[in-house]
Formats: sequence, structure tokens, C-alpha cells
Amino acid sequence: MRKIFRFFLSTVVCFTLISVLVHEGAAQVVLNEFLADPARDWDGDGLANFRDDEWVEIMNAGDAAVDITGYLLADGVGEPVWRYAFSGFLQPGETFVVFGSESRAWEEANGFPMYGLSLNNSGDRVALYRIAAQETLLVDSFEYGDREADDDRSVGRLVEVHGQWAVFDAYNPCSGRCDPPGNGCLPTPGSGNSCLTGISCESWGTIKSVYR
Ligand SMILES: [Ca+2]
Ligand SMILES: [Ca+2]
Ligand SMILES: [Ca+2]
Repeated sequence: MRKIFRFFLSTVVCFTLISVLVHEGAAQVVLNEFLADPARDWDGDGLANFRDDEWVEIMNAGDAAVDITGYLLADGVGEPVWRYAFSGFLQPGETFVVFGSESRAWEEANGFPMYGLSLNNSGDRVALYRIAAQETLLVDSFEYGDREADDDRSVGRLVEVHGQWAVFDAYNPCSGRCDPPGNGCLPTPGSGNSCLTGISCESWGTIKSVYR
């Protein structure tokens, strides 16, 4: 009887461990930063365009490379409307940014209406999905409001691993009116969310105390 109990217990522990590992593996890739209302030429094509210069950045927050084939971006609530499909590998700590112009090109190539990332300036939801074994899984999402989507304000994680969110508002200060609050830092499409500004960065401990 005791042997059966031990076998049962070890099976449960093993199953739980595998579940945790699978869950953590699925959560390795996260939404890291996005900009919904561009007022400048973010994609570098020489033109400032409301659609093509929007961008969304993802990051591998885990400690192993991830094949991001099968990961897709969507916006809005309800049934996902696909805006971009990733491919290739993302190394630990590596970011990948998708501009509206790339999203539009993907939509055109795949027969979708060419709306780009379609991040609404009055508030919207950005979502990252993964399709695996014919299952559509929500990996990460973030809902933002009107103020967070004003000209050239990005919304991003404060630290690169499971960070809280902040508005990177160096180009267009929130003056205490954003939720999450502005941090005075520049948006960082395609790189980790370091505070690129002349203003000295607070320590992580200080930042945490602000958000409690
Ligand atoms: Ca927009
Ligand atoms: Ca542009
Ligand atoms: Ca960034």
C-alpha cells in the first residue's frame, strides 16, 4: 500500500513539475514595448506615417533560445485579428520589433486588409498569441488607454524580465496623467528598455517602491 502511495505521489510531483516547466517555457516570450501613436519616422523610411510607424516589440525573457515561428500579434478584444506572424529564433534577452510597415507588408502577402498593427489611439489591446498543435494560446497581452497612446509615447516593461509597465514619455511628458505613470525615458524600439535620457535612472528598489 505504501509503495502504491509513493508511486502515486511521485507521479503527481513529476506531472506538476512538467506542467510548471511547460508553462514557464510558454511564457518565455513576452510583449516588451509598443508605440500606438507615432508622430515621427520610427521605421526609418523617411516619412512619418500614422500606420507604418506604429511598432510592437517582443522579448525572450527566458534563459534559452526560443523558436518564435507560430507566434502572432493581434489587436483588440475577442477573436484575434492577426496583424503579424513571427519566424526564426530569439536568443535569451533578445528583442524583436515589428513596425506597422512590416505588418502591412505581411497582411498584403497573406491576403488580409492592410491596416498594419492597427493600434487605436484612443485605447486598445495588444496581444501575443502562439499557435501550437492546432491550439491558439494567449501568451501575453496589455490594454492601454487614451493618454498612453498620445504622440510618441511608448508603453513598456520597466525591467527586462517580468517587469511592471511604464510609459516611456521623454518626447511627450505625461505630467502625472498616465496610467501606468511616465518615467521620462525614451522609447527603445528593437533594444532592451534601458532609460535612455539625461535624467538619471532610479534604482530598481526605488522604482518598485513607487509602484506599490
Ligand atoms: Ca495608432
Ligand atoms: Ca516612417
Ligand atoms: Ca525596447
